[in-house]
Amino acid sequence: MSQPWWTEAVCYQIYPRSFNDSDGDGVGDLPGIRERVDYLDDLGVDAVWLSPVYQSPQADHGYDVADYRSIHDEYGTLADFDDLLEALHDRDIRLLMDLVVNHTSDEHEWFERSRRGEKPYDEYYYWRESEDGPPNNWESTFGGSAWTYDETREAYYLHLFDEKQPDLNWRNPRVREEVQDICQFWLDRGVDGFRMDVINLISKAEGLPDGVPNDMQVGVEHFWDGPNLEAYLQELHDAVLADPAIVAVGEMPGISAGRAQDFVGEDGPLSMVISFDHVVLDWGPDGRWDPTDVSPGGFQRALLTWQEHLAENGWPCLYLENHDQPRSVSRYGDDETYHYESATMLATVLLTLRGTPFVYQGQEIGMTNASFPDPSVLEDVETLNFLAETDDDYAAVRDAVEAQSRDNSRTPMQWDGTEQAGFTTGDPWLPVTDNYHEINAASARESDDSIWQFYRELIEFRAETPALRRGSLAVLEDVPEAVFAFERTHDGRHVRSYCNLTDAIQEVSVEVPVATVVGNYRDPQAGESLHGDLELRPYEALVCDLTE
Ligand code: TEU
Repeated sequence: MSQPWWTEAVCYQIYPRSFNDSDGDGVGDLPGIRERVDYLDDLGVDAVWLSPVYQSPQADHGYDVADYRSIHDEYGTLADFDDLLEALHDRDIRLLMDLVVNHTSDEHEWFERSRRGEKPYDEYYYWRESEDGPPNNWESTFGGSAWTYDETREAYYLHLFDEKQPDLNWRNPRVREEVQDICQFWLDRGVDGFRMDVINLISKAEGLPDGVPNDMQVGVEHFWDGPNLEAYLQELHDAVLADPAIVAVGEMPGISAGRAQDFVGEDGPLSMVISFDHVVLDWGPDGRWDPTDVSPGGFQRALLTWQEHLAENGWPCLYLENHDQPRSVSRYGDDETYHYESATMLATVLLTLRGTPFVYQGQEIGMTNASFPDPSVLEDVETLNFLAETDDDYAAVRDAVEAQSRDNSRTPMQWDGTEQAGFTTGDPWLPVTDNYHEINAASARESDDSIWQFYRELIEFRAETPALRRGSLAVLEDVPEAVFAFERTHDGRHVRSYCNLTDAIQEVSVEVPVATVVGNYRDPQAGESLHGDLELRPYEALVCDLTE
């Protein structure tokens, strides 16, 4: 049975503001992405997830949409978009738009008319009159109350993110029809699907009741998985997403692997669900800004939970970093002593687990977290809100910011060793990370054994190996917790990955003869028949064929 294209694909996420600037204003843009399409083709990716490029005041760098049918001025025009889409399609690279419809910008026409009480827009958002403060105790993901008082309407409005991101009222059928029309507009333009931003938040509990006080975010039990979520998603699917060639990837913070099964698979309204279990492992008791370490066992369990729940019905969405997360080589690897080894080991996990891998811009060259000695350069609204709320001075929270800020993954793409890493001829909107002379795409492509080459080779091997694209997954149990080892099986072929998640040598017993096909050490235990005791060096990864 032929599988949908998106189950065979490797996807690449582009954060347009930081990818490539064509006109020297210091901000990435669509023509800049167009200039780099051959780079994507050479890497071997099959699809691009383009973070929002719609007209936006950029309060949350595009996740605050002011017009869903026009392109943000700094990024270009609809004609530029069409040029990019054509160039991608000419290279058999598909494009997913980022559908941000849990909320709009407060500068969207709908909200401007809604706050003036104009019908029908007066009911496009959640408005509540309240004499004694916010209507309930819900908190914004970005800190503070989820309600802001509007002087024009003389009422509070709900925003689960920034106050410039008012939540749409999905109970209103007009809102749901507007979203269908937005999807159809972009599908008619030729896009191949959508990544759907916080799509599990669109249904809120009846009556908007108070949440149970907690240390993370008060109210989540009333909006992470609301009473009409399945109905809204099914309606949207049936109206505009039913074609199996259209991919719909739902970002669902707070949704468990077990619950995710209800949204994917043959009868589900979505193709895939973006999970969060593995990206909150280092959140301490007080959340993101109270970081702790990630244990190898915790890392494995977080990923395997989703593998197990989606093994029979559903399809995992695989990622290790994106524009909301710190760089994976800094978070899960060692970006100093074992930069190459840990980045390529993580590539092996990402590209040989079952599911569709998403590579985030710069991950393929091992871009690292940045340093932010001066908080005045920070741009991420979540980080800035945290700094505004904390009583600590910056020196006391700098480590947490440098470990967790979303600006870590939003620094400009490091193209080469020239000024501003080849990203712009102007002043970049966010400083380039100062290791760009060593870490950049140009030098990586010239080298025979760079992280980029490893990604390219493994993406190519994956494309040639049905067991990695379609195979079942079985975890190898009798290995140390520090080793992530699993076997992919399809049509009689067995392919094993052994990944040492740590900087310590790990002993593994290989009970059947295997031949290494891909190894991430420059003197890999590659091509040999391995059987019996195997010593995995720090962050060593081996992809092996079973030979008997
Ligand atoms: O992110 C949802 C979300 O919850 C993340 O913001 C992340 O979990 C958060 O930073 C918690 O620390 C989506 C987009 O990916 C993100 O960029 C937007 O800021 C957010 O929704 C609002 O649209």
